[in-house]
Amino acid sequence: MKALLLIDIQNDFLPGGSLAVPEGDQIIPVVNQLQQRFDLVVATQDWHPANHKSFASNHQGKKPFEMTELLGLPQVLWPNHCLQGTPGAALAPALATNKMEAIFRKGTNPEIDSYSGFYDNGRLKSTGLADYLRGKGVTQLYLVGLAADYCVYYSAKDALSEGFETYLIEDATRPISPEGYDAARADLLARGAKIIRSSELL
Ligand code: VGL
Ligand code: ZN
Repeated sequence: MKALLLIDIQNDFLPGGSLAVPEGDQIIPVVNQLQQRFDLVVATQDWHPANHKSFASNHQGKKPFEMTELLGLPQVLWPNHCLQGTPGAALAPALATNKMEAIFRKGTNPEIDSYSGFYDNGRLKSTGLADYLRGKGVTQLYLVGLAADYCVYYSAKDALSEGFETYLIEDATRPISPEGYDAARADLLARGAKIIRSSELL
């Protein structure tokens, strides 16, 4: 059984959003076509409280994209984004939702960031996504969404460590930084992920 996992396709990650991923909007038509080829589609949603410590605005004297530490882990400080209940946190309006069975929210603990759809960055807490997928009989997981070098990358690493046969659909994702994505891509290949194009499925 295969499933398609849509990572953080939210307004704040699209051009015009507060943490815009270049060309992030261009994945949406591809993702919508892909959804039609899957019996199970699941999404994640970055969902931060206003006091989230990944926001530079919550650290005196720090600016977005500077580094700090959270619970002993290196942490990029981000512009405010995906604030719970705001339009920026909403799924992109152009994204089809009719095939989506469930949405897993993450990033709600203000003390730690949560790039992966499976666990926070410190692996303190599971979102329940892996057990949900296993309960549906999923063995092959296809990932798309934003951003390729952060939440998609971390989700793919956890998908591999949870034992899923893991595919990244490369033309249905975009990175914040091209260099960051080059490193993420190489690491995912080394860990056994398969990197494919949507044309192999459509
Ligand atoms: C993301 C940075 C901060 C992502 C989320 O969805 O890739 N990146 N929060
Ligand atoms: Zn975030």
